[in-house]
Amino acid sequence: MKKMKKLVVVMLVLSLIVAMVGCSSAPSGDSQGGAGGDQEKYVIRAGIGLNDQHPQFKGLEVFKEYVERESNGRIEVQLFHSSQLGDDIQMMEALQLGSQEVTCPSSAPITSIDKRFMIFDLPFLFPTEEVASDFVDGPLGQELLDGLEEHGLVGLAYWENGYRHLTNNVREVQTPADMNGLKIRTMENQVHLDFFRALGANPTPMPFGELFTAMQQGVVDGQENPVPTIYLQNYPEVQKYTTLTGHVYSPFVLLMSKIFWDGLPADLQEVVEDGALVARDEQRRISREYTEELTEGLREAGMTVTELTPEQQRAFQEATSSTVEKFRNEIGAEYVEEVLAEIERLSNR
Ligand code: TF8
Repeated sequence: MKKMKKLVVVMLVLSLIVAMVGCSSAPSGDSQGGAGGDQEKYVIRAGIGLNDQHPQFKGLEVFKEYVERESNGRIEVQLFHSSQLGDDIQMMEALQLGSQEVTCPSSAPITSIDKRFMIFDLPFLFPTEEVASDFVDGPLGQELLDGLEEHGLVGLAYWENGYRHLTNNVREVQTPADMNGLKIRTMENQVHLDFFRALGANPTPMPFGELFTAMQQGVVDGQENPVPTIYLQNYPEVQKYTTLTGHVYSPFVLLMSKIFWDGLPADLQEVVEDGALVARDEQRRISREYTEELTEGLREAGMTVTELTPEQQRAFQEATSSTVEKFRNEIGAEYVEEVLAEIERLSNR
């Protein structure tokens, strides 16, 4: 019931935004019913949950510049950050309804649409970022993107969020036992919940936009996100300890509303597709650069940053192997085998 109410409010707000945007940037009028529609102007509203300092936003800036230039101004891209248009799940719903054009959630909330995306939530799956990006850019990654079309979404590309690490405010975490009783915010995702339960923590799913305040007010003890997010969202202000667990690599997925996509002329679809890939490469470069620089930044900002030895990391892996077993069947054992074989192949190249 509460969820319904929330949805209604969100839809009202969205339709208001649509009305406002519609007034301020309506097509210039020269395209009325234009056969071929090649004079028509299009507006892409791209919204994300992170702030404008994050590599994801930098990627969107590259996308905007490319698309506006290559479309000769026929497409205007407007950028919204910090959950201004809603959280990941709300924005995906807006795309499905056609009331927003682009968003870029983590893969984790997409599991509510297609549970095969849960493969990205399996702990300790990808040995390196390179293997991860080769996997997502390869045939299995593409197959997942293609599957979104029947759900009203066009998957344009995978961008990088990076390996996720744990922060908390209670104690330095070095072993699974140190997790005992910690109240950890997770993404809204079954695999993550199970993973943290297996470690003896007390996981609480919550939209990203509510997280900072939740940590500030002590509603949760900690959270897990990649280094750029921990640093750039100012978590050192409210968190004392970072452990570089690297437990999950969950990519970003750049999504476009299928309704909007279907209304774009083919030449502009191509511009959008190319822009998503050009921006992807730059976004990954920035993300990796920031990850390196900002790990030290966390120390400078006063956090205790703990690196795990390979044995310590293995202890986390073993403590959570039940999660892999459980979701292997939930996702589809055969499919998971195929994924594991492909990762193995890419790792040994
Ligand atoms: C999370 C994710 C987020 C992203 C972003 C809001 O912890 O890592 O940072 O999904 O789009 O919720």
